[in-house]
Amino acid sequence: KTSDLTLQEIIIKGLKAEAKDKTIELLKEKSALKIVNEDLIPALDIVGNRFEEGSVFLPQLIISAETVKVAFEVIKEKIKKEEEQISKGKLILATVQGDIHDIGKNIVKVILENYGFEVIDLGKDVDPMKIVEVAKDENIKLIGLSALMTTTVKSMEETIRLLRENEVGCKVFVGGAVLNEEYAQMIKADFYAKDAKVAVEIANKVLN
Ligand code: B1M
Repeated sequence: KTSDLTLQEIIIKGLKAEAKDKTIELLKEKSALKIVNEDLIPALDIVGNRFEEGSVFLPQLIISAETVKVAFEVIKEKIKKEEEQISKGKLILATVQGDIHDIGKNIVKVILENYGFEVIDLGKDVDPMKIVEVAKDENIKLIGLSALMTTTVKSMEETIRLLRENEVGCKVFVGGAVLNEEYAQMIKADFYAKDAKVAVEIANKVLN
């Protein structure tokens, strides 16, 4: 029998085994993307707010993040089972230098792949020059950057500046909880993606 707790409660408590079972159960009644938006993200928002208030500490934040990863592994497996597609184009994804938050980026990656795009995932805390090099070597036309902290939006700006300075002829879209349309324009990104779905729309527009 699966836990009587909701998936959100399970994540907040950091119960990994329960998270796996509950996600399998939820996938029978709603889509992967709905689980991400209605369960995983709200649970992390609650933990994040408690962390900011000081009622939850870093180890608990880490355990909740790990629990989300367990749930997301189940979701990823389910998505993967759906049909293989011909590549609609290739793009780079990276979480910018100084930032280790990669849950959002990883979700965006899986959704883009599910829509048929080939993703070169450079990971988290990525040196901007590494992005420049790979973009040039692979003749990339679109790059997606993620940042979750006010401090690392600066490094996102720097990455975009270096891409332009090195004449990497590609479009850049940015995402992450600290950003908005206005900020994205300020740091000279071409597009702002508020979530994975918008990322797919941008990829369709630029690569097709
Ligand atoms: Co940290 N953390 N964290 N954290 N953490 C935040 C971001 C924070 C807001 C919490 C808070 O205080 N309320 C705060 C930042 C404050 C600020 O600058 N404004 C914070 C802090 C301070 C820190 C540390 C510094 C804590 C410390 O060590 N004292 C440290 C950072 C270290 C570093 O990066 N150098 C830290 C560490 C961690 C953990 C390791 C414990 C863990 C991350 C685990 C991991 O990612 N592997 C963690 C977590 C989990 C969070 C919160 C709770 C949740 C983030 C998350 O994964 N959300 C977060 C608070 C919050 O956001 N509520 C917080 C779920 C995810 C699916 O959403 O990433 O927004 P998100 O992605 C969305 C959209 O934004 C968008 O699509 C996704 C799906 O809809 N999106 C994109 C994101 N990237 C995109 C890219 C795109 C397109 C769309 O295209 C390229």
